[in-house]
Amino acid sequence: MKPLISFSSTFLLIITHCIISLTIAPLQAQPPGVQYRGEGRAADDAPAMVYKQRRERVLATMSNRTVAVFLAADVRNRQNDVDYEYRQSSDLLYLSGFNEPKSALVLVPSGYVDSVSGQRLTEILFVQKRNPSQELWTGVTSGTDGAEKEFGIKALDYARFSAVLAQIMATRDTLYITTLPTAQVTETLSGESVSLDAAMKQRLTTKNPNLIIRSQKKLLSEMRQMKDTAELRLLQKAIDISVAGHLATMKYTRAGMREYECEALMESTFKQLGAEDVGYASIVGSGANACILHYIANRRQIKDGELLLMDCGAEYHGYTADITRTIPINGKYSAEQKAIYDLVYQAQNASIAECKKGVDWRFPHSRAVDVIRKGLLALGIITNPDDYKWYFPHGSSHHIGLDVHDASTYSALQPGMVLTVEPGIYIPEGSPCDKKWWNIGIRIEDDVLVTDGDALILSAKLPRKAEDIEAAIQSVKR
Ligand SMILES: [Mn+2]
Repeated sequence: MKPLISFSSTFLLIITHCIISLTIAPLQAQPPGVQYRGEGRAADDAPAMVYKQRRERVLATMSNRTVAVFLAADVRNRQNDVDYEYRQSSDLLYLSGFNEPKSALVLVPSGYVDSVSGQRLTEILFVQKRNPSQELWTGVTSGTDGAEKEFGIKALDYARFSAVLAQIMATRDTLYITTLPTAQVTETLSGESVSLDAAMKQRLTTKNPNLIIRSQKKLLSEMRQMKDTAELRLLQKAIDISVAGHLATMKYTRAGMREYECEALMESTFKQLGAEDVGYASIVGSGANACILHYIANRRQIKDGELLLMDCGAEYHGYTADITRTIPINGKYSAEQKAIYDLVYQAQNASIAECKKGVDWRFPHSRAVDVIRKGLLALGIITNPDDYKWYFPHGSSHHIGLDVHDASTYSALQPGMVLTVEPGIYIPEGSPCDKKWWNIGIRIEDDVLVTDGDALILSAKLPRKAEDIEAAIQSVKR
C-alpha cells in the first residue's frame, strides 16, 4: 500500500524548473487585467474553526520554551519532467487544511512579535506569494490574503520563513520538526544513504548548539489517533465511496478480464463519486497473485474458478478508507475456497468483537490468530500450531485517517479511534499441505470505529459474508 512515488533531488528540480522557465519565458505574458480565480475550499471541508481548535490543543501541550514547525510535503517530480499530483503532508493538513506546497505552519506558545505588523503571533502560516505567471501553468494559489481569509490564520510570505524561524529559535530550547517520508535519499553514485533529516539537524545544531530537536510525532499522534466529528464525517465519505467502488467491481468483474480492468472499474467509481485519489496503490490480485500481500502490478488475466483479492481505498479530502474483499470470479466459491473464506470471516468477527474501549490494541489480532490457528489445524493444513504464521504473516489492524497507516501511540483502544480489521490466509503454490489448497489467498478487511459499546463497522454496507458476496455477484446477469 505504498504510494508509487519516485525521488528527484531538490537540486535537480530547481535546475529543471529554471530550464523550463527560460525556454518558455516569452509565452508567459498575459493580456492586461487577467486575474485567475481559485475555487476556494471545498464546502464540506471542516470549518476553519475546527483547525484552529486543533492548533490550540497542540499549543496547550507545548511549553513556553518550545516552537513547532510543520513543513509542507515536497512537490515530487517524475523523471525530471512533469510533477506528480501534489499531496500535502498529513500533519499540516490536520492542523490547517492548507493544501499548497512551499508552505509551513509554525506554532510558538510564547508568541512571536512580527517585525512588520507589530502583531504578537502564536501561530503563523507561511505561504507562497501569488505569482500570476506561475498561476498560468500550475493554477491559482491563495497568497497571504487568501490564506488568512479561507483558513483564518495569520499568513506571512514564505520568503520570510527562514529568517523568522531563526529569530524564534534563538530564544527557544526545543524545536519540534516534521519528519517527512521523503527525507531519505540514496546517493546511488557514492552508494551511501544520505539522510536529509540528519543533515538538517546538523545545520540547525551548529547554529543553535543548545537546541533540542524532536519529532513532531510526539505532539500529534495522540490527537490524530482520536478522530473528531469533522474527521469521522470525511472518513465515512471515503469509506462510502470505497464501498460503492468495491460493489460495482464485485458485480461487473468476470473471468477473462484483466486485473487492471477491475482496477479501472474500482477507481473510476471512486473518481465519479468525488474521491481526489486512492489512499494507496490498488491491490488487485487474481489466482496466485492473491497470495502476494502488496501486489500492485495488476496485469494478469483472471481465469474461471479463481479468487480475486481487491484491497482498495478511496481518498476523500485527505482521508482514506482501507477495504479488502476476496471474491470468486465466477460467482461461487469452490469447497476449498469457501472453507478458507469462512475461517477468515470467523477470525475477522472474533477480532471485531474485541475492538472495545480499554482493550490493548494488539488483542483483537491475537483473537484472529486463535481462530486461524485452530482452523488450519482442523483442516489439516498445518500440524504444528506455530506454523499458522506461514499462512497468516501480517497483523490484523492499524489506524486509518489522513494516512492509510495512520498516526498512533499504540495505546489501549478508545472511543473515536478508527482501525482496520484484516485477517488473511495465503497458501502459495508449493506450500507443505495438500495441493488442493494451493493458490488460495483470502483477506477480508473492514474499517471499524471504537465506541463506548460494540465496535461500529463503518464499511458494513459492503457484502462480507461468503453467501452475500455470491448473491451480489449472481444478481447481475452474465
Ligand atoms: Mn489495511
